[in-house]
Formats: sequence, C-alpha cells, structure tokens
Amino acid sequence: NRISVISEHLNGIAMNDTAAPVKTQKEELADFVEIFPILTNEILKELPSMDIPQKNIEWIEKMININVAGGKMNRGLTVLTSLQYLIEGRPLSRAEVFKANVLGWCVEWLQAYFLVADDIMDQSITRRGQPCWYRQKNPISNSGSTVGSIAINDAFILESCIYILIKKYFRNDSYYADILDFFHEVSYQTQLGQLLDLTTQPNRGDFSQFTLDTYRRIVKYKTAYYSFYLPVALAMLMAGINSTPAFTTALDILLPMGEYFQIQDDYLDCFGNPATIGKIGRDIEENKCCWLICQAILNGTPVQIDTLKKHYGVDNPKDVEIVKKIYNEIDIRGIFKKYEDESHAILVNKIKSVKIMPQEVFFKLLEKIYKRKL
Ligand code: DMA
Ligand code: MG
Ligand code: MG
Ligand code: MG
Repeated sequence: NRISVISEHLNGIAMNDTAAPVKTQKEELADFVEIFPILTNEILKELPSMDIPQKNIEWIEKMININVAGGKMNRGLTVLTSLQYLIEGRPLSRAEVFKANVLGWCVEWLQAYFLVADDIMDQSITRRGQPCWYRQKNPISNSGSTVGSIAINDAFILESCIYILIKKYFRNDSYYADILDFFHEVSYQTQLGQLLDLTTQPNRGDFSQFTLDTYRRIVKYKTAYYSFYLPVALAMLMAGINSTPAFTTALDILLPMGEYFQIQDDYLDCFGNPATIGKIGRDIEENKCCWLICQAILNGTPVQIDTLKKHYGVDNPKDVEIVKKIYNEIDIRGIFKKYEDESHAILVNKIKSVKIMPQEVFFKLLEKIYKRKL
C-alpha cells in the first residue's frame, strides 16, 4: 500500500547522509506534516502480529489522527528549527532533518496525551474546533454513546507511542538514553503541574491560594517544561551539546517564555475567539487559578473582590458574565497589554545576553508567540 511505500522510501532517506536542500518555511511545514502518516503506520503495523483485532486497530488509528494531528504544531516544528540554528556552518543532512521531525512529532504525541486527559479533568467542551475526544461519539458503539472514560486509556496509549517511535528511530544513537530521560522527566514535571493546577481549584470562594507565586509554580510545571524546554533540549541533544551550562541557559529563558505563553493561554480562554482558538474557555467556571483572577485580586477594590468571590467558579453563564464585567472594570485588557510588552522586553534582554549558544534559537520562538491570537 501507499503508506508502506512512502515509509520504505523515507527510511531510505533516513539512512541517507546527503545534505538536505534549503527549504522555505512552508516547505518545512509540508515535510513535517508528510511524515505523520508514516509514524502512525509504524505504530499500527505492529498490532496485527500482536493479535489485536482490526476494530481496535481502527480505533487507535482514529484516536491518533484526531488527537495528535490538527494542532498548531509549534512545539513539533521547534525541534528542527532549533537544530538548524544550533548546527552552524554546514547544512543538515536529510537524516538529521528527518530525525528532528520524528522528535518533533514525539513532542506532539506527548501534548496529545496531556490534552486528552486535560480536557476530561477540565470538563472542556471543544478542542481544535471539534468536540473533545472524550465527548466524541464512540466509533464502535451502536447506541450513540461517547468515547467517555475510554479516553483515559487512550491518553496512556498516546504516551506509549512516544517510546515506540523513539526506539524505532534512535535506538542506535549515543543519545538514546538522554532522549528517554528527557521525555520521562518532562512528563513527570507536567503531571506535577496538572496536580498543582487541579488542587488549587476545588474551594470556590476561597482566594487565599490565588497568588502570582502559586500561579507561576503551576504554569512552570504544567506548560513551560514540555512546551518550550523539551523541544529545544531535544535539538540540543541531536546537536551533540552536553554541557550543563548550555541546558541551564536554555531553561533560564524557556521557562519564563513558557510562563508568558500560558498567560496568553489564560487571556485567550476569557477573551479569545473560540472559532480561532478552537476551544471554549472554562477557566472561570472551573475556578482555575489563572492569571486573570490573580490580577483581578491584585487590582480590584474590596467590593469588586467580594463580588468575584460570589461568582467565580460557578458553572453558570450569568455568573461568568459578572466575573467578566469586573475584569473589564479593572481594565484587565490594559493590564495584559502592559504585561505582554514588559515581558517581551525582559525576554529580549535575556536572550541578548546569551553567549553559549545561538540567540536565534530563542528569538525565533519568541517571535512565533508574541501577540498571538491563537
Ligand atoms: C494546559 O493547561 C496544560 C496541559 C499540560 C495540557 P490548560 O488546561 O489551560 O490548557 P487548555 O487551555 O488548552 O485546556
Ligand atoms: Mg484545559
Ligand atoms: Mg488544564
Ligand atoms: Mg487554558
């Protein structure tokens, strides 16, 4: 079939050490997208010999297609982009380009695993413009039931896929164990972040935990490590960088960048266009310790804060409206805009002081997310 032909073709390329042609950003995106069905096929093709019935193989195929593909792919593309800046003075080989993109997809698989679970835990409704996976129609049910709690197990399967792919393509590389360590460590950090997020949420009306210190800890763990540090660190491994100071420098920039990114995510949860961001905000209803509520507590009058305590964390459109009205009264948009500019300036200054590795690695990432609307 077509996919196995492409697969053999690309495995051939992966063995090939000739220089990859210089490509436009659009072509690089097309290359990245092109290998997704090949990687999916690597996972699916093992299943018949494991005696897994066809209907379950189809389930996994559908589940992977819906949850791994269709995002912005910023994290996935970052591995190759970073590697290009890290390897100076010579073009990357076709094999290097291919392998960087495999790692990029592994980051996308990791993200899919977290999002499937996150949407259940956050009781979200839509993701990437369609119902969240756990809310989708169960493909093999004849009673119209949803995927429901099977999605919990699907999240675990998505996680396992990462290690199948890494083993397939990196088993013989000297940095194989380092890649595994990074995925394991960053997974744990993200799980801890989700725990911090979920445990600041249950006591509505109690604002004692909604401080910027608590907030920063949550978002460092739940977002920054996997979204910003991981893809760059993987490129660093591929580039043969193994000095601790280089990784420390990367952390020093990428964790604050991840914080900035999650603050944008929180802002968009409230003020973004669902048609653009592909998801319907739930932070107010879910009593999340998000950036907006922390700022409202810092900037509101005692009367406003009292009103927020009555209406924040209630799953009712009328209460949500009252919260948003107070956000507007304290000019949260202005506070956000000021934060965005200041934070951008601080990051630019930090990046300008980097000497141990090319600054473009970081500038490129910052440029992609500054003032994002989705
Ligand atoms: C996202 O936090 C964190 C992870 C680990 C998925 P979130 O719940 O704010 O994300 P989203 O707004 O995409 O649901
Ligand atoms: Mg969520
Ligand atoms: Mg969440
Ligand atoms: Mg969010």
